[in-house]
Amino acid sequence: CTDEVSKAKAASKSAGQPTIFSKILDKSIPADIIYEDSQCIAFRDVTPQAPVHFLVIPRKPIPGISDVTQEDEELLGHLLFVASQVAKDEKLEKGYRVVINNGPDGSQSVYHLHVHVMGGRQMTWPPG
Ligand code: DGP
Repeated sequence: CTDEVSKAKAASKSAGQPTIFSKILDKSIPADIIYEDSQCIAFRDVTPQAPVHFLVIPRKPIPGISDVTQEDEELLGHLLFVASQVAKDEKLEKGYRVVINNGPDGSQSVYHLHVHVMGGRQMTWPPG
């Protein structure tokens, strides 16, 4: 919706600053964490867009997918692997959607790279 888009545009101005996800990572604010390892964590999205909606984020504070370098190649693969494993744990056997929003046009609102995994309902295409 338009509100989400304007929020995302405003957020892009804070790119490069610590985000709310740094606080989830250092546990200074609570989150429903469903998986963690040395490189990443997965937790439930606070505004779920589907019956199951979780985020996989690297511990490394990369602002977005457009900011990765070659040294992040393995980490990117790991984030998708973890997304698939947690989706299994969440019993999304009928399928799910994996999304990475990037920058203002992508309606990114938190500038700490995150992989959305949404499932538990029929998704439609094209997305808004
Ligand atoms: P994006 O638009 O791709 O930047 O999505 C950011 C997502 O992060 C959005 O779906 C809502 C979620 N989110 C924002 N703040 C918090 C928070 O404090 N806790 C949790 N669990 N999720 C959050």
